Amino acid sequence: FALETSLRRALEHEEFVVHYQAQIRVSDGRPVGYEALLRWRRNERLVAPDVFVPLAEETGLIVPIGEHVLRTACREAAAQRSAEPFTIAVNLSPCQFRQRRLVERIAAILEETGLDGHRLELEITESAITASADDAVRTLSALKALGITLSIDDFGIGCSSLASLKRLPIDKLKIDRSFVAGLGHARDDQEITLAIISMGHNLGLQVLAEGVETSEQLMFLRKHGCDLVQGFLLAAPSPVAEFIPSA
Ligand code: G
Ligand code: G
Ligand code: MN
Ligand code: NA
Repeated sequence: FALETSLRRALEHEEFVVHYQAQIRVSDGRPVGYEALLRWRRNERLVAPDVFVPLAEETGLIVPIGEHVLRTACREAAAQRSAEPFTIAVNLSPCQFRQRRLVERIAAILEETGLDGHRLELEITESAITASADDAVRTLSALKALGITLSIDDFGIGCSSLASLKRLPIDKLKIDRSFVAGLGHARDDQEITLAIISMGHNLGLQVLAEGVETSEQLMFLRKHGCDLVQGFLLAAPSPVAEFIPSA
């Protein structure tokens, strides 16, 4: 399969690069974290992950690719010299999440890069945790013990039960951007967003809205107490050199 071969070669030739998108605190407009987003630099062009991540998942190649993203993100965040340390959020695919010895591998990467676990955040999707809730609780608890922040990505479009949410030691919900898109005009998206913010806060979780593209969406989120926002309105994903204050 041609794409699979290209993916293997891309890994060997270090064609995978990591871009970063700011996560902004609504109360003061400051960036408090950055999400690491994988890109494939292929013949001078950047290929978006939705083109190749599904195949990388199927073939298991997402495990070494994901580890590359994690190591790069931790290394680049550890090199930061600014006064206010930011967190770095890395996406974990379901396949990585179920990997045996995941916790040991992550601990080793923190050790190797010198990044404090409190500065790392892992984003998992609902589909990663529905398979076996007991295993998920064990894995997540071990990650928390390393100081890592845990968030549920694309929240609201998966099929996690609210009961499993209660049992999992997570810190943050990321409202899926399909709901954010309707803020300001679509009644149902607004009601779902309000419900997620309110439920998240009642469970003691932080709530981040992703895919914020308009000031109307931002105003709605600010008015209703959403903690953090991420999206093209605030900042597009960019290569590391463009955002890390180095002095
Ligand atoms: O960056 P972009 O919007 O093109 O990302 C598209 C999808 O790819 C998103 O669902 C995002 O979560 C996913 N993605 C981006 N980077 C990574 C990564 O490093 N690992 C995994 N598993 N998924 C990623
Ligand atoms: O699923 P995940 O949240 O990890 O996906 C993040 C993806 O969303 C990234 O690929 C990023 O490029 C993309 N993205 C970031 N901001 C926006 C935005 O404001 N609008 C849209 N449509 N996509 C965005
Ligand atoms: Mn994400
Ligand atoms: Na998302």
